[in-house]
Amino acid sequence: MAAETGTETESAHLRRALELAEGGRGRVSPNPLVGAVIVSPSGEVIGEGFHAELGDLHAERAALRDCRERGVDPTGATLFVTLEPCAHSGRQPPCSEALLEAGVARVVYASEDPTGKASGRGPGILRDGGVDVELARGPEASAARLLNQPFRKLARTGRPLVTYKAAMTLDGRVAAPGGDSRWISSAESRELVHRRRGECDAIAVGIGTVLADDPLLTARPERGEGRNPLRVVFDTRARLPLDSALIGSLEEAPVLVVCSGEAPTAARSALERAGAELLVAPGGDPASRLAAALDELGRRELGDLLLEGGPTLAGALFDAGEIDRMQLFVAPVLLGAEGARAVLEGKGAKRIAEGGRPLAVEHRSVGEDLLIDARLREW
Ligand code: AOF
Ligand code: ZN
Repeated sequence: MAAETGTETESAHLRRALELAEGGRGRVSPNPLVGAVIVSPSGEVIGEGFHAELGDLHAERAALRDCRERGVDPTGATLFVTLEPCAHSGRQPPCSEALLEAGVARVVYASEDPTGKASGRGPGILRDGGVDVELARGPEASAARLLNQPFRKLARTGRPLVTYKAAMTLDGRVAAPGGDSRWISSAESRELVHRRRGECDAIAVGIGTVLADDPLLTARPERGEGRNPLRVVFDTRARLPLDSALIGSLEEAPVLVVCSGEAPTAARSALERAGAELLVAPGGDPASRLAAALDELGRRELGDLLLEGGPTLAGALFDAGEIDRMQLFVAPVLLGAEGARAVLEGKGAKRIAEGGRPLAVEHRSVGEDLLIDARLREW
């Protein structure tokens, strides 16, 4: 008997598919993380797979290959997959075709694919081919959407998902009045950030943070590998110093300087000669320049943008409604000083009742810090 819809067994197969999908984290962008499990008509798991590398097999084909390698025939089986099977030919041929050829009888997928080339076409082709197709509901469906927020926002808006990461004191400050911020959070928290840097597509900072901290913004985890993302500096007047750590480390990772048309030509050319890329964001005001810059990052298929401050840039992005997630490391230290910088310094709300409310907030301990993870938007 094929696994029934919505049963605990079926949820467990989807949870396993979600776990498998994690195997591609940091390696498949701009593609989504996808995992798949194939279950025989008698209820036995006969194949597992995930999308492991950009350009490599999709999860569905990887799971079918696993069946073959185990010497089992997937005819009549059920496929549990975290994303709707594709119908297009891209870096890989369509999965819907492979599933029909393999004789799979039923497909349960946990999330819809919002890209223009998908949007239900794969499930339609499968149904036409006589396959029983279902979109799962419940906690696994929600987890499958959360798994691919950068992919989903990029597909829907053409802009990257923005996660603002900041370390703050118990009294809500990200830097002392003079700008000092080393180190607010614990070594464990900083290790987590280095790993996160290695998984995202781009890291953004404002020029104020660069001038105050001279950060490197590369991924330097103690454990695991560090793939360096693009480093983006929002720098209206092209003030990024030529002797900054960012310019000094161009061999490790590229730097994109987002300036305005008002930035002095000499400063722009000097940065270009040093090896940075300059993006002159069109628009007469900061908000439209921000939007133009995000559109450009989206065109480059950078879906996962990690914003590392400071409060001015984060405030402007918050006002523009472009911060999707906040990850705040709250450290057990108190500054208590007037003029110490707050996490967000934009126009914001003037009354508590008008303040932004996240969709969901989770928290956990990291070393001696508390990590607060707030999702402001869901895609
Ligand atoms: C993946 N992995 O496991 C599934 C995907 O360029 P391609 O041919 O690899 O196609 C990428 C698209 O295929 C992706 O945007 C998504 O719409 C669909 N499904 N993609 O990378 C997978 N199942
Ligand atoms: Zn596919």
